[in-house]
Amino acid sequence: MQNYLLNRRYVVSQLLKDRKNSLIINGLGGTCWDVASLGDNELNFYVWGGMGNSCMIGLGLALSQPKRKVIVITGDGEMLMGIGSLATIAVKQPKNLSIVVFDNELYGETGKQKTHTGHCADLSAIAIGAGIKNSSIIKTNDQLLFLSSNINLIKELTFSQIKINNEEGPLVLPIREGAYIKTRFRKAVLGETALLE
Ligand SMILES: Cc1ncc(C[n+]2csc(CCOP(=O)(O)OP(=O)(O)O)c2C)c(N)n1
Ligand SMILES: [Mg+2]
Repeated sequence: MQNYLLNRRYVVSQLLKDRKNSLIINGLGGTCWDVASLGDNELNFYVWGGMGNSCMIGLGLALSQPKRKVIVITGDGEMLMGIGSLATIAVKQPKNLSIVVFDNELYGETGKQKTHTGHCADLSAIAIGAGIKNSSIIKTNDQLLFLSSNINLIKELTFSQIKINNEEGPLVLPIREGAYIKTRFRKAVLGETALLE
């Protein structure tokens, strides 16, 4: 059983403490509740149950909004399902995209089954192998604080795998209606004209 220092709710609160107008894409389940636990924000794109697509949503947004910072916060299970997306993201090298994986080595939401990262898969090594040079594993508070104080300033593609323990916070569910989430997000990013398209 893993016993890492960092707790997911502490990690998310540090990462987003100074988010400014960054666009936040979460993975499904745990990272969705983590982002929601900090309060609602129209620049959050809540992915409720889609698995394996958060990084590709982040890529599309980063390419179409090159002046905005895009942060994907997802789980190890979700990342493993969409692992091929790292190769495509590396080809495009969007400078405004940061991917952060909350790695509890578990499919937490569905009963805490052990994922591949609890065996031998090394996500940051896979990211480096895909071509994302700035990839790292974070295990300590100092490493986390270094990332969180820089994340809005970083001007290159980054991949951060944060090892977290399996403590969970209270369940905080965000708004749920997919069409509403999409329309509200588009309006927040593009302004009122988004509604005319
Ligand atoms: C295509 C698909 N397969 C399976 C699921 C069921 N499912 C929901 S959450 C989840 C586990 C997610 O694990 P992880 O991304 O590591 O998040 P954690 O809860 O551990 O933070 C699974 C398998 C799903 N929603 N979609
Ligand atoms: Mg997990």
